[in-house]
Amino acid sequence: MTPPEVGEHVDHLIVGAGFAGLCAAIKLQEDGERDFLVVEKGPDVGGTWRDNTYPGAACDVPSQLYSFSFAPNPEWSSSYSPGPEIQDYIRGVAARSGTLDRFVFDTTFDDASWDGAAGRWTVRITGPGGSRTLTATTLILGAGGLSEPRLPDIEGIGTFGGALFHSSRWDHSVDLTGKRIAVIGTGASAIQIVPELQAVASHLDVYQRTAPWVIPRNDRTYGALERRLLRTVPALGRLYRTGIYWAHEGYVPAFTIEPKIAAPAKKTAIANIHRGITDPALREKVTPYFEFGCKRVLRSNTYYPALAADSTELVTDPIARITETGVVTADGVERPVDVLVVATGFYTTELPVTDHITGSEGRTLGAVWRERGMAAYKGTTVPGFPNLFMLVGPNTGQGHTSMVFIIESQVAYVRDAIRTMRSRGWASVEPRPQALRRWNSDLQRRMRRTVWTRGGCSSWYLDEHGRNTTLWPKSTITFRRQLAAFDPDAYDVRRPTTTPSREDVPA
Ligand code: N01
Repeated sequence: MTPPEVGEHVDHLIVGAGFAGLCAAIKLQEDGERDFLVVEKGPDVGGTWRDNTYPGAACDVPSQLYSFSFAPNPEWSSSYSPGPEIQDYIRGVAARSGTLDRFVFDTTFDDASWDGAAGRWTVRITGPGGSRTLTATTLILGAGGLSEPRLPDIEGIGTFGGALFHSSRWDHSVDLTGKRIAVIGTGASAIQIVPELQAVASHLDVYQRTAPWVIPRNDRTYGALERRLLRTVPALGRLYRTGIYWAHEGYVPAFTIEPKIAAPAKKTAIANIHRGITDPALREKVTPYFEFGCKRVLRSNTYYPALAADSTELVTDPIARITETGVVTADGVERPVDVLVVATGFYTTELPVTDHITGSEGRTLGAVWRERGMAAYKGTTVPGFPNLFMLVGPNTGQGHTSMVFIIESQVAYVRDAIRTMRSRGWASVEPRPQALRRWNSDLQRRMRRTVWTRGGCSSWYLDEHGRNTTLWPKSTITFRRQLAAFDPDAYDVRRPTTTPSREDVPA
C-alpha cells in the first residue's frame, strides 16, 4: 500500500489500528473528517488479534457480540470465533471502510507533547523512512490496554538456553512436537494454549500461581442454514446480538453488587472441574480460593482434561529460578524444559505509552498518574492534556462482555466532542479537575462493593495500592448512556486565539 501523503499537520492523529483505532477512523470519516492519520507499529490492522497468534487463540466473548454493531458478520464459523477469523474480520472491515489510505504501518508513535501556544500536539513518529515530526489538533490513543507483554521477573530467566517466548509473541518457527514444554501462568491466554500444547508435547509442565475459575465454553459451529439465515435476514443477527448482550449483562449485579448472585455460575465451574478431572488431589489444586468473578472468569471445556492427562504436571510450588535447561521450584526440584511459554499477561495499571505523552504542564501522563493514580474523565480525557482522547482508558474494562461495545461508546463521545469543537469554533477542550474528581470518586465508591476489590484475590485489575483502575463498576448500558453526548460543561475550552473566552473561566 502506498503511504498517505501527509503534510506537516493533521487534524487527528490516531495511535493504533486495532478495534479501537479502526473504529475511530471509520466514524471520523463518516463525519466528513478526512484529515487524519492512523499510526500503527505493526505491519497490519488487528491489534491484539494480529499479535496473539498462539495455538488455540480464540475469543471468549461470543462472536456475534465481539464485532462492530455497524459491521455485522453473518459468516462466523462458530459461536466463539478463532483468533484468525477475528483478524480476517478486522481486515475485511478496514478494507471496506475506505479509510486505509490514511494508515501508516510499521511506524511507531514515539512521543507527543502539547504546544499550548499553537494549541496542538507535536508528535514524533518513526517509520521505514525514518523519524518525522508532525502536528495534530487531537490525539486519539487506541493503543490497547493489553498490548505490552509483561515478562516475569524470575531469577535466571535470561540464562535459559531453550526457546522462550511470551504468549502474545508466539515464535512459530519453534517445532513443538515431542518437546518438553512448560507454561508459566494460568490466565485467559494459558488456558487456551495448554490443551493445544498437551496434544503435541512429550511432556507439559503448567506452573500455576493462582487457580482461575473456569466455566464451560459450550462452543457451537454455525450450520450452513443458520449462516444463510443470518446473511439474508439481518434483523435476525441484530436480535441474536441483543440477546447475547443482555445474557452477558446479567452477570453485572453479581460482580458489582452481590457475589452470592453468582452461586449458580460457581456451581457450573465446580462441575466443570469434576467433569474434566477425576483425581481428588488435582481437583483441589485447581479449585480457586477466592470469590467467583474476582479475577476474570475463563471459559474452556478442554483445559481441565489437558491438565488431567498423563503427560501433564500441574506445578503449584512457586518458581524459585530458571536455569539454562529448566525450571527450579522452591522445593528444590528442577524440571527440564525445551520450550518455555510465558503466559504472564500484560502491563495494565501502568501503560508504557503514557510516559511518552507530555501535557500542558510539561509533565508526562505516566508521571501524573504515578503521583495521582491512573484516572480519566469518562475513561477518555485527562486534565492537563487538552485534546487527548483515550480509547480503552482507565476504568473502561469489564470482565463479562465485549470490549467492542465499550470502544463504540467511547468513539461516539469523541466524535461528538470533535463535532462540538467544530461547530463552536473551539481550538481545544480539557476536562476540569473537579469533573474528573467527581467522576472518579463516584466510580471508586462503587468499586468498594464489587467482587474485584472484596473477592479475596489479587489481579491485574488492581494497581499496587489495591485500587481498581481498569474496570467499569456499573452496567455497560450506563457507560454508553453517560458517553452518549459530549458534555462541554465539564470542560475548559479555548478558542483559536490566546485571548481567554467566557468558557475559559473555571466553574
Ligand atoms: O494474562 P493474565 P493473560 N510467576 O494476567 C501468572 C485478555 N484475553 O494473557 O493469577 C508465575 O490473565 C498469573 O498468576 P496470578 C483477557 O482480558 C482475552 O492470560 O497473578 N506466574 C496468571 O495466572 C485477559 O484477562 C482472551 O497469580 C505468574 C497469568 O500468569 C487478559 O487478556 C484471551 C507470574 C497471567 O494471566 C490477560 O490474559 C486471552 C510469575 N512471575 C486473553 N506473573 C479472549 O478470549 C504472572 N503469572 C477475549
